[in-house]
Amino acid sequence: EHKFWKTQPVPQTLSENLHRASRGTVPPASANQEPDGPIDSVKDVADVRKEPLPLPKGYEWCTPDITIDEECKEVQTLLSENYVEDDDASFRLHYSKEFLHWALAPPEYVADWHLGVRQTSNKKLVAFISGIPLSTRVRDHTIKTAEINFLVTHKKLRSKRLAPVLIKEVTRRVNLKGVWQAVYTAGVVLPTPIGVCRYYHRTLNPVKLVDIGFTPVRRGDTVSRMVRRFGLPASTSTPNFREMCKEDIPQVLDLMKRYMARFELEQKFDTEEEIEHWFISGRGTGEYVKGQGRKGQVAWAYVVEASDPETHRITDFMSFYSLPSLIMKHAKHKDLGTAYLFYYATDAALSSSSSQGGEEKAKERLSKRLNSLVNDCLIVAKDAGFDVFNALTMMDNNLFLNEQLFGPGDGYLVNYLYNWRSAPIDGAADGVDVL
Ligand code: YNC
Ligand code: MG
Repeated sequence: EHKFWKTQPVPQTLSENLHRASRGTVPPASANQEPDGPIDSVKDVADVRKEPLPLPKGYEWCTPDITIDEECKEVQTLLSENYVEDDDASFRLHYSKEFLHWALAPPEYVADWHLGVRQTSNKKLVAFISGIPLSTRVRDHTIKTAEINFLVTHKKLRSKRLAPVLIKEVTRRVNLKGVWQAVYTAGVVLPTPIGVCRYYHRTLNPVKLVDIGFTPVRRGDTVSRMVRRFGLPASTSTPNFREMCKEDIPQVLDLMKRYMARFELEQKFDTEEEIEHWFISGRGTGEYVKGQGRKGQVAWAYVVEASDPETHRITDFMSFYSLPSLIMKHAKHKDLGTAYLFYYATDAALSSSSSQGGEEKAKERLSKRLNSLVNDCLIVAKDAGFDVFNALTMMDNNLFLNEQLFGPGDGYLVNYLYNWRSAPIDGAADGVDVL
């Protein structure tokens, strides 16, 4: 079993630890005695193989340049025809070129961590995998990592052990830059998860979701009742909630650092350039159009600016991105407009709890704040034409998922670290028991 993964520097035993962690009991002494750290012996860039790994005859490596429209389009087409589908092949993730450009070319990205495989005969792109650099904090260790994503092989090339070759080649290229750890997520369980989240969905457009079979009408319910239940006000309600602008970048970075420090695992934002990239550069161009957002918009970012005019203090930050799915089995609808909750931060989580009447009170305050902010995001997303809003069981999301009428979906997102041994992550499997 796991012919490939058993050769890799990942924990090999299944998630006993995680189970225990999620039930709040202390793992036995035998479970994970070694301190957090690399699994592989520490290496030197000079020891890394210089030549690309061999490919089967008839295939060759390429390095698609995501900043060149035509090459980005080739990757986009490969993904839109072959990438992740739900279990019964009704929906397939449908990334736009703008999204790929945004996701793959952040500050300091490494062009040759985007690698593809072409068929030598006709140069057709048939496989792809990507890495981007970022730093990851696991408790008190901050490590340089690559985030690996967009692993795909053409449907005609499945089960030929091409995926391990792509993974080994991207590993080699990441190692050549002196990076020895990676983070990645998948819908499948592999050796060995550090956590798992469940997808929750908040209906924005019940008529369409029912029509395409995304959402069932439960017994005793009707579409018109659903329309009423999922209805939203026309405008946002949190005072001073507005779209983020460039001037907010330093404060958003600061707020994010403080908020994210509360969690055991974090993908860290270190610079203003990163904040600008992830929350401003993806907003598209031109005027906002109702039902659409801006041309090419992939990311939406909002802040709350405290009303004291002196400081312009930013107290809250919310963001989400657009990742539609292709609807494969419907005559009329082709595109499912899907918003995904992205990063957020609020100082409601940061004020000292003891001074204000204990932990319960603090939690109540945070919950109230997040419900208000998320509700405003739903309103913005609805206005921009999205059909459904997704969020995961992570961070502080359990404080608002039920109240904001998110319902559990069929999908899970399993999280992994490459070449990093770690004690169980607190809260990493809250409310999920699939492993
Ligand atoms: C997967 N998603 O277990 P064993 S997520 C990792 N991630 O190995 P073959 C996967 N490994 O079990 P196929 C994987 N899916 O024998 C399968 N595997 O040890 C493992 N789907 O290879 C699998 N995209 O080529 C097995 O399988 C081996 O033809 C079998 O190809 C797989 O992007 C795939 O879901 C996923 O396009 C390419 O099914 C194909 O089935 C496909 O015979 C649709 O492979 C799209 C899809 C995956 C999305 C993602 C994250 C990928 C992370 C990869 C791991 C990175 C490690 C860190 C590297 C950097 C290190 C540094 C420093
Ligand atoms: Mg294959």
